[in-house]
Amino acid sequence: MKFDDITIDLASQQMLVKAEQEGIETVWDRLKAQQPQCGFGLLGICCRNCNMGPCRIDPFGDGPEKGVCGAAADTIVARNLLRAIAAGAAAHSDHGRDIVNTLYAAAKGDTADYTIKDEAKLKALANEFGIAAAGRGNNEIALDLATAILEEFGSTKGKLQFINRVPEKRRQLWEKLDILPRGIDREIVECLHRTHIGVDNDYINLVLHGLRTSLGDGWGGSHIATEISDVLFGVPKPVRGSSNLGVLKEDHVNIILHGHEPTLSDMIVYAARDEQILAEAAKLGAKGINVCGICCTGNEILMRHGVPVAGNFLQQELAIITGAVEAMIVDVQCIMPALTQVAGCYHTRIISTSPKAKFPGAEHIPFDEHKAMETAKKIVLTAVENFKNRRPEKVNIPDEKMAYMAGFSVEAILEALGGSLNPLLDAVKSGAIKGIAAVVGCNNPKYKHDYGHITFVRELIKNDILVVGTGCAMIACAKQGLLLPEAAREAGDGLRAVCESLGVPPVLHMGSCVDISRILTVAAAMANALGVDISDLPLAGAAPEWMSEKAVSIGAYVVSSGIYTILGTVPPVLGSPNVVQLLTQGAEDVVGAVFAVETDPVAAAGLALQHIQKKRTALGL
Ligand code: SF4
Ligand code: MSK
Repeated sequence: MKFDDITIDLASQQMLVKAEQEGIETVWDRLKAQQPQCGFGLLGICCRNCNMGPCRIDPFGDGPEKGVCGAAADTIVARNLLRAIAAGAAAHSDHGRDIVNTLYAAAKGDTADYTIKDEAKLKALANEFGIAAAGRGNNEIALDLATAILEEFGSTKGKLQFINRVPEKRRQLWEKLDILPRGIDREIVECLHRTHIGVDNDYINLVLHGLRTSLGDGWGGSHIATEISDVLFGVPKPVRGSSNLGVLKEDHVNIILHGHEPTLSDMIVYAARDEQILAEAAKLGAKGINVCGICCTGNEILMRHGVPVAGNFLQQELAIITGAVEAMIVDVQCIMPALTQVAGCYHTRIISTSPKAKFPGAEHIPFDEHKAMETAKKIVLTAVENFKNRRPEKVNIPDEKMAYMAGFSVEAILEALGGSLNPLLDAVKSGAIKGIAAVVGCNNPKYKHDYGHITFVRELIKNDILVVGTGCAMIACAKQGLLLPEAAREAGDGLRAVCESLGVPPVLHMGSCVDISRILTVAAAMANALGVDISDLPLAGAAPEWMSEKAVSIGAYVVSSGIYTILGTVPPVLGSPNVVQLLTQGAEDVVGAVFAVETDPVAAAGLALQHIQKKRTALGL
């Protein structure tokens, strides 16, 4: 099939043929136009942190070995890495802050559209933060909780609250290394300070602060985003739905939600059920309103409502190319600026909603949480009105559609296990499940779309490794049927038996990118239950097709938390052999885990299996 060299996804291949026929440029065309990409950038040895530059280091030693200020490759690579971590941590954490602001507004009664959906979670979190709950109303508790959490961003306590979930041994290690995150914003700001010209020039010191900043994301910003979303929108429970571009419906108004925050998307799901708006759609000849997701907004509503997911990161343009999308509603992160150009060739309206993310050529309908439902209805109506502009001759929806089971929050996993982690620990001890791998992250057009995720995951489950995951990696798995209990047939005998007895898939979808915090919580709980450190557990992490700065922060906090992590695309650090050595070897003696880079997913799975076996042996299993 044409384009099978750039994606394994049949729906995407079909849309790429359509794009070619209709002369539409996609991300793959633009990647081609960028060739050859800058060698200095790929190695991480260019710097433009001051106006004496830009400077670059000659990797072959024939040209300059230092920038104008004297910074050499080690400093420049480490500084660039630190800035990427800062950006990724900022993205996750600012997302978290916005969710807490919504909780704050709801608790104060400033918005009638959001309420506390999960009282048990609210109370559990209040308990964790030392907030009295007995005899108090939900809003009263929520106001105290939101206030306490907002303080985590500029904390004066010297330590983030969720760090208390971490095993004692690891907390002591972070304290000894002086990488315990003190406040979320503080660490991010300090990254920018340290990487300013003439501040921190020691690559080890820079990388260590990168680890601290990333921990402020993993155990701070991302944790907050997940936990407070659960309070406001409900703790996910196992839910079924369908995935891939075939979820679009020819006779419906199709709305795609794309981005990351659940605040608006959750409201859109309800607004699309409004009788009056549905009547408007019917007047225009539509049989209904079909709300679908892409990327992590998709994951948020999929986890809680079973809303269909149209695709992952590299399918955002392809969804528009179907010619069947009335509106793509975007908030923040992973939204290609190219969308407005692609949409210009069809009738699709791109509607931006966040004051932080405007797109030239898009319509901006600012989302105001104080008038959430009103805004959501306005947006849905805009999409409905656009149905009449659809050009039937341009519509081509691929047939590919696959069912999924998602919604595996920590609470849902515990419920499936009968209330405690013990059955899972027993399965790991007996070897029925040899270990657990977290597979997360994006797509990257430099890499065959979905191939890394799917090949890696299939290799692991075949070898009795339970896979948990988030983000676009899990959308890839959904599309290939790996999120169905029936996929246990592809698993090794041990994992298959466990999955069949519990009725769960061998790959557990735990949510959006910020929900890697759920994976950290499970890892910490397992280590606590066994009285060991996280780094002692038979666990591995992988981001087979990563591309975003958020993924850099994620990788850093997963490794700092003690979990061996394999990257499937090469990070821009190779210009400094010292930084590479530190990340891939030296970190073992520092945080008890390292990064590996392996672009071949079969070989990457081999590395994960080897690592898991090593940890099993050390535990005497
Ligand atoms: Fe060049 Fe140093 Fe300025 Fe970077 S900080 S641009 S290496 S002079
Ligand atoms: S959306 S960060 S492409 S996983 Fe979270 Fe997907 Fe990566 Fe964005």
